[in-house]
Amino acid sequence: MSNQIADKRRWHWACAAALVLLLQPAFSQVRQQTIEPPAPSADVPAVPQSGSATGGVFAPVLDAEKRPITEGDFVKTGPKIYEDISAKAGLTSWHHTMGTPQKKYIIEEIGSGVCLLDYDHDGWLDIYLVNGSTYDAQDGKAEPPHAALFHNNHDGTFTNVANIAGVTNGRWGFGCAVGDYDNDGWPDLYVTNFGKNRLYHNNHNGTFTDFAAKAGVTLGNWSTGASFGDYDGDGRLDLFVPGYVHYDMAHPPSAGPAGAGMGFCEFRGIGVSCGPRGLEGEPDHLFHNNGDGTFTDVSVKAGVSDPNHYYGFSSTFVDVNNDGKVDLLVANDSSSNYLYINKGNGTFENDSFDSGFALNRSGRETASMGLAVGDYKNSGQVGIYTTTFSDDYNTLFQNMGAGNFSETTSRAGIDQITYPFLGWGTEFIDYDNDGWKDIFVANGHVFPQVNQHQWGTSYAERPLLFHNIDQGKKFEVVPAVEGTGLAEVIPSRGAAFGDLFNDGKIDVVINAIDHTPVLLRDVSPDHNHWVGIQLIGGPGTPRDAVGSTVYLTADGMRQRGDVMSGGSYESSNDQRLHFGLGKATSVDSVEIHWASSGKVERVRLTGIDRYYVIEQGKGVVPSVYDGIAAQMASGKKDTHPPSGN
Ligand SMILES: [Ca+2]
Ligand SMILES: [Ca+2]
Ligand SMILES: [Ca+2]
Ligand SMILES: [Ca+2]
Repeated sequence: MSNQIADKRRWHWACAAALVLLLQPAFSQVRQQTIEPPAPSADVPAVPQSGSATGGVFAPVLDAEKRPITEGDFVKTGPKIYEDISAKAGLTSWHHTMGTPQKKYIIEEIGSGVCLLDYDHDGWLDIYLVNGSTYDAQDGKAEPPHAALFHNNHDGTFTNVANIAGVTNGRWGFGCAVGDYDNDGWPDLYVTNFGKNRLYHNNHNGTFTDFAAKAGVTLGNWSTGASFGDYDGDGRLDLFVPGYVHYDMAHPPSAGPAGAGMGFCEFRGIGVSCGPRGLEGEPDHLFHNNGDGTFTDVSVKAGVSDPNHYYGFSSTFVDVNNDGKVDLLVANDSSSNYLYINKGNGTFENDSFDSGFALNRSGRETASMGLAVGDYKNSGQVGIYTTTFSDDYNTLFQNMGAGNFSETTSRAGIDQITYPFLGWGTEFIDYDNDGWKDIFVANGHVFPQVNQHQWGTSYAERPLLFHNIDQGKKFEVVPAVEGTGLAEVIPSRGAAFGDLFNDGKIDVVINAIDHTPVLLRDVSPDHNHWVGIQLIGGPGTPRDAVGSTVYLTADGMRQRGDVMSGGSYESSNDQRLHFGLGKATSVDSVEIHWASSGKVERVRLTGIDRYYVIEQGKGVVPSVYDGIAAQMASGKKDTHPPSGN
């Protein structure tokens, strides 16, 4: 780059910085009102204030003790919703490691995912935690950090069996996704890395075998939040793998003439790691399941190859327009999001902009990290929530029908609070079982440098929980009560959501960067009822029923649940469907729309406050949950499961 161009860029950067500084006092005065960040001037070239898309630069929001609200704003009393039981559960025996604490390069920053799956079919969810790596391990000079597979011991503790199970990975790991790709009834695991990915096939005996090479799904550069889904309706799960940055470990991105532009390596005027803007993106891949253990890359033919090389993070297949076919959502970092409508002929229509999901309400690209999908309005249609960078708000997209979305975050009352936070794993969960899905967000900044400045944000951050208070029209922040999980300050990245203790409460497992994992147990004091459903697909439907939709009616309220793989941030959640019933003591009807086969089935549930297994065409079938429910009912919550199950 010539000096002249460099000077010009610096000048434009200075102008942009001056503009936001001028606007800053105005913003802080009227913090509680909705303020649209200044629109970029048409004649100012796109020199961003950092490599990540944000809404601008905003004045810090501090609590009474002058702490940023990302690590403060605690209250002394209030309901205890979550309890941090990580140590008690045995999870802190494992540690995540990704590069160096200085985070000089983007590959060290974005952390890893977590997957919940019952790999041994004992009826209790187990936890898979992806690990990062170190430069020494990459060079073969040190033992690489290993992933963990924590077996659920049914007594509130977990044992890491990753070695025995053969799922330690040992590569620079990012995401994981759960799906029974060979329809043998046992959940398999796909693990994404920088380098080759893994396809861990479940051998039914507590071990897995990596078939990625044989299956043709290794790829080889930087893969992130994958997901399984049967896009072509042949009853077999296909695999979508987003790509992030095209990265060269031997020549990491640096600021300056030979590397990324200076603006892409700065945040609020200080030098930070470069990217993702200014770096070459990695394309996305869709693999068609051939049914013989191999897959074929159909990305281009299907229309989801990401020719723009946007920075893909998290993805999931779900039917957004209620035509019975799973569509595909991709949260992209610092570029527009993708929404692909399944045309039913093996191809997708790129509906990203038309649908309203590509950009936020101001028509601006966001740094989308995590992706939550759920029917939070009980309208029969799924909404979307995406988490974003600091100096920006997380976005709630209301489904207006037929897959058209409107970004309604401000109307829902939860835009302003999220500006200082940098969000990752997220999901719609009904934490209090009132029948209305709430929103959980795991947070943490990517730049350790933010702790050295008074910017109103912090490297480790507390999670956010938004309570659905007006039928999905409004949400309110659940206060961070001291000594509870919501007041835990964590460098969060991936998060997975599920009922680890079969008590109808949705727990959260967070994979924190360079840290031990955090298990927040839902101990919400409500006395609401609930019911859980595991689906088993029959002929023509994926056996784990991914892509299926259930409509459950109780007490006059109709709720929707979708069986999904992927989502959150580089993670996979409990694939059982969970319904809060409020005060209802019975379920009136359960209507299942089976994925791929398109069959609709109505099933009666005879009880509540327990899990049922419904098999396609057979209704409720005997399962391991019969024994678990009997135990829970007798109050022996920490006993071992009955033998023979
Ligand atoms: Ca298990
Ligand atoms: Ca399997
Ligand atoms: Ca398929
Ligand atoms: Ca709720």
